[in-house]
Amino acid sequence: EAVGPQDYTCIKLKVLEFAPETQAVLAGNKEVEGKQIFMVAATLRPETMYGQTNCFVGVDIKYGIFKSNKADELFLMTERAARNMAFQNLSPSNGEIVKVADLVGHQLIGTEVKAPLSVYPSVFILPMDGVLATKGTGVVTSVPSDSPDDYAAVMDLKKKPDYYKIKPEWIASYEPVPIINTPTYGNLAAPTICAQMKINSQKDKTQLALAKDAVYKDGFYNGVIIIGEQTGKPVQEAKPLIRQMLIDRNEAVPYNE
Ligand code: A2H
Repeated sequence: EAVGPQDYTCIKLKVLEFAPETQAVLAGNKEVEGKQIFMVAATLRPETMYGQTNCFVGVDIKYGIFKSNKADELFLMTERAARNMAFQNLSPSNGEIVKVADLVGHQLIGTEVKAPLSVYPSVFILPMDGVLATKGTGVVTSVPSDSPDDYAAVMDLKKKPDYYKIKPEWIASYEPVPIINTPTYGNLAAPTICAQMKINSQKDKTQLALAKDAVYKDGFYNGVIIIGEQTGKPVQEAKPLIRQMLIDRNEAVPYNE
């Protein structure tokens, strides 16, 4: 758990097609007609966005669709995040929160989105057990190459699609993408450390916490970017540059909490 304020980058994943359950909820809703809707995911690792293979929500978490600071763009996230954003110039006016729809996480499973920078043209919204309603936006974009938590959750989904109520094709062919090379864990740090530590599931929480720390530190201090515009640069140098590029392209917004 973070103790101090966190500088997140909120990645805007544009909805291409909502899952049928969400479409049913939104049918006839005039406020969403003709608007672009974004799933907004808070990350500390903007430099890894090339490797997004899916995006996670919590199935029991309550989400809303909110007006943003742009007339034609709506943000899908928790109300808690909308409240924070309203005081960071990300809502119609300072302190103003306008919710246009209510949703529950399970209704979003199978929604297809465009994830900025990802090598995959589109990815799907999938369930993860550990998504906290009390952190970030309640939407967690998934980078299984560099996040042990994401890798473990993706492995569970691939092994047990029926149990998680997903279609296998929403994740089956989305392999982890090499983004960062490090001396200790090579170019697929999360799969490597999960194999070394014999982590088999997102339920292995103690092991995952250790793996997350090890991979995060190694990536940040020793990692080199091996994909995209900043290829060859150390992670510490590339991170702010990739973050700024995403912001300049209107594919991300800075967010603190
Ligand atoms: B990170 P901190 Cl590649 N519930 O993004 C659970 N986890 C959440 C969350 C929520 N509501 N909101 C954000 N997160 C995740 C990328 C990533 C992240 C990589 C590697 C490590 C990593 C892709 N997922 O985080 O408690 C998000 O996952 C390890 C620290 O505020 C976010 O960054 O420190 C991170 O946790 C924020 O965690």
